[in-house]
Amino acid sequence: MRIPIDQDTRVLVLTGAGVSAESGVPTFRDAGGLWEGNRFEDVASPHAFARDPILVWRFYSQRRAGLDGIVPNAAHRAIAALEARLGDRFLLATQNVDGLHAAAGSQRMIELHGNLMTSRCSSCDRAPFEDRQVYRDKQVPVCGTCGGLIRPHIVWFGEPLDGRDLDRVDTFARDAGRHLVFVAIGTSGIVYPAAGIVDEARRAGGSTWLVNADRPANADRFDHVAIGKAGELVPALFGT
Ligand code: BV8
Ligand code: ZN
Repeated sequence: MRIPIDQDTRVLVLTGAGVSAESGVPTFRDAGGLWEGNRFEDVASPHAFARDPILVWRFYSQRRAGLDGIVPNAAHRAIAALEARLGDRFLLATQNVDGLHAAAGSQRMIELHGNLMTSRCSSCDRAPFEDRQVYRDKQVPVCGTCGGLIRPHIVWFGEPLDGRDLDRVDTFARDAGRHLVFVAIGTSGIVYPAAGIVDEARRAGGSTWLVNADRPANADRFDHVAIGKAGELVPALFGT
């Protein structure tokens, strides 16, 4: 089955952890939503960082180390190929922080929840910077400018997403109207506001597709549901 794309179609893709699963990146649900016995929401949060920055940096350092040797899979490549074909009639919004879409060549991409290899100061307004450092042995990086704690440039639970990112997604969907095709790939549709984008796509008049290994809770909000592996289904659906 291929997603019908004609010369007026505009494609908005949302990806979650499932698109990186075949690259060897564990999803949040694989781990049963736990890390070292903590719920993700309790580690990926400003409260956790205030309470125990060493624990939070151990969590993110482990995930940075876990990306060693990890490469994009056929789904990432098919998404980048569709962008190359459609140009400004394509937009990707990802919940993932693993950088694999960029590695596959995606450029019209919004990292809604930040990026694992970027850090910023939690106190002053110096710009976020590339940081591939794996912090070990209770290390917590300190800002050279103000002495404040350096934190991952990640949107934690309870923190707002960048309004400009959400506006860009809204505008793309509204401008596309009935020519919009929205495709969610590898996401359990639990975390908002990303999980609400399908509703905006429907309000805009678009058609909605879900590609997922299982049928998640929000599957009924999609016109079409393709159950299976992203690495196999996405190249076929996109015809790339
Ligand atoms: C916000 C970065 C408001 C971190 C992430 C109480 C207090 C505060 C907020 C809330 C609250 N209650 C609810 C909320 C809102 C909250 C939320 O939605 N919580 C959930 C738990 C109910 N949202 C937030 O907090 C957001 N902010 O609301 O701010 C605000 C406004 C103004 C001012 C102040 C505050 C922020 C949310 C962002 C959190 N950060 N990521 C990090 O990565 O460390 S979320 C993180 O979890 C991911 O980015 C992703 O979004 C989510 C995990 O979901 P998935 O990506 O879908 O992954 P998952 O493992 O769940 O599913 C994978 C799927 O793939 C599965 O279905 C599986 O079947 C499938 N799959 C597996 N293999 C394959 C496959 N599919 C295809 N092929 C395969 N091979
Ligand atoms: Zn600083």
